[in-house]
Amino acid sequence: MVENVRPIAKKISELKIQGARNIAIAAIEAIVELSKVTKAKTKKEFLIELSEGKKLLFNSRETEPLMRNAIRWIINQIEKTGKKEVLKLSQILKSSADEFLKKLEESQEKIVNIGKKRIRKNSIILTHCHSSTVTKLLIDANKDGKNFEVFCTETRPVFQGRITAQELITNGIKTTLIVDSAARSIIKEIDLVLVGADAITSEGNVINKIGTSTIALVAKEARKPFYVVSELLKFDPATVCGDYEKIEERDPSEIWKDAPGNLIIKNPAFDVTRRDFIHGIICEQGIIPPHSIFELVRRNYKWIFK
Ligand code: RUB
Repeated sequence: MVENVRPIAKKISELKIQGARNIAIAAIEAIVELSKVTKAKTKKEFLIELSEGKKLLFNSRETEPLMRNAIRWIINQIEKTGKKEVLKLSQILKSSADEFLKKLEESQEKIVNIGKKRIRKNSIILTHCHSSTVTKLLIDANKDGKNFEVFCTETRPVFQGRITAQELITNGIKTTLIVDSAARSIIKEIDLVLVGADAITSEGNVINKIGTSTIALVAKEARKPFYVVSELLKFDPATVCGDYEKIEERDPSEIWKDAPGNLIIKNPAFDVTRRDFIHGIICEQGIIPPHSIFELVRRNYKWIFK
């Protein structure tokens, strides 16, 4: 039943579940939940329910191609099967979801193992927002005994940087929190910038939390390496056909709760970092130049373009 998806979609839109990867995983689980309690009697009805659930999830956050790619792939397994019985379809959906989640896990393992090698002894790393992929990389590198410290931005307006800082100190990593606007003055102390991604376009530009492109600019000026840590499946196939990645505009109250009524507040959640500011994308296929993303996605995930 589509009603089962609504609470998850709400949690995603309210940022109770945040970060591209966590959002995709939660959306997959919501679709599996829907299929378990479906009232559909036929394959057609089942697909209609799935499509309504999909719509709710896609509308919960606009700038999330990993979620869209995942849900589309899973629903496509139902569309293309010859099976008709709803119980069987629901089982296929569950096993497809498990398969997708396993591949996502494997991709993350590879990303972490590749990315860790970029951390040199005693280096200082700057990160922005909360990327579960970046924090996993840092925590794993720390477990391997690498000695480094991390600066993280607080990430206004909703302070995801505090989640990053909390996770890192819990794992025994020396961590310093800075305000977003301190990035330029702190960059001289930084050896490496690592950020996550919400979306990657066909041209290799990266969409991530607002403020990422400022950090990229600052890093370029200071000649510090700036890497994006991301699964290839954050690629948005719609950008190949000319569509711009939509940038979610969030509620102004996140910036100022009781702001004067006639004040205009703009609150874009993400910004675009052009590929020429990015040293490399650390993905499951290695560290790649951003402009090669289209070719790699085409080679590894052809189904994305269907
Ligand atoms: C989170 C954010 C993260 C990416 C990547 O923004 O910009 O860097 O989503 O995260 P928000 P991950 O808090 O608005 O969702 O590596 O976990 O996919």
